[in-house]
Amino acid sequence: MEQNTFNVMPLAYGYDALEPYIDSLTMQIHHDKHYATYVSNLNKALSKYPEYQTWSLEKLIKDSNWLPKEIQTPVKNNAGGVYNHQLYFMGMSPNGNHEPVGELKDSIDRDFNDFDGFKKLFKEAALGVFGSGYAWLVLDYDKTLRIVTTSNQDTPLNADMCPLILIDVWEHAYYLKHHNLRTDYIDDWFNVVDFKTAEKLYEDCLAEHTES
Ligand code: MN3
Repeated sequence: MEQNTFNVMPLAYGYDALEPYIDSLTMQIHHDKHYATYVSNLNKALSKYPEYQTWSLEKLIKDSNWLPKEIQTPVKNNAGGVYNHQLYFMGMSPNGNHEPVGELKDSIDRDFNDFDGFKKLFKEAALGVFGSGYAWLVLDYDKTLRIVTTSNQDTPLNADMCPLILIDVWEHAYYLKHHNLRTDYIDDWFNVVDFKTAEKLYEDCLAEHTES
C-alpha cells in the first residue's frame, strides 16, 4: 500500500482574488499558516504509525476511535482542520456561481422555500456559532438539505451527513478586515461563495446515497 503524507492543497486563485470581500492578507495567513499547520501536525501525529498513513482524510475523521489512544485526539482535530479548510477554500471563487444552480437550486427551493430563505437561515446559524467553528449546508441521509453547525474542527461526517458548503467563522477567517463584525463577514462571504463546487458535491453525495 502506498504511504501517504498529506500535502497542502494550493489555492485555485490568488490571495487577492476575493478582494474586496475577503482581503489578501487574511487569505495568505489563513491558507499558508493556519491550514498548512493542520497539514503538518496531522503528518506529525501519523509519523509513528505508518499503518494508518494509507487512510483517507475522511476515514481518519470518521474512524478516529480505532486509532491508538495517544493519537486519537490530535488526528481527529488536525484531520478535521485539513478537511474543513480544504472545503472552505474550494467553496469560494472570484468567478464562480454565487447563487445555486441546477439540481441543487431545485432542492434549496424545496427545503428552504428559495435562496433568500436559505441565506437567512444559514446566516443565523453562522452567527449563532459560539466561539470557533463552522456553519454547513449538508445533504442528510434522508436526502433533505440541512444547515448544521460544528465547533472547533469537528465535522458533520460522523453524523453521516454529506457536506456541500461551509463557512469558517473562526475569528482568524475575518478579524483583520471585519474585526468583531462576523455579520459583515458572512454578507461578504455570500459574494464569493461558489455554488458550482456545491453542485458538484451534491451530485456526488446523491450518487453515494443511492449506492448504499
Ligand atoms: Mn480557518
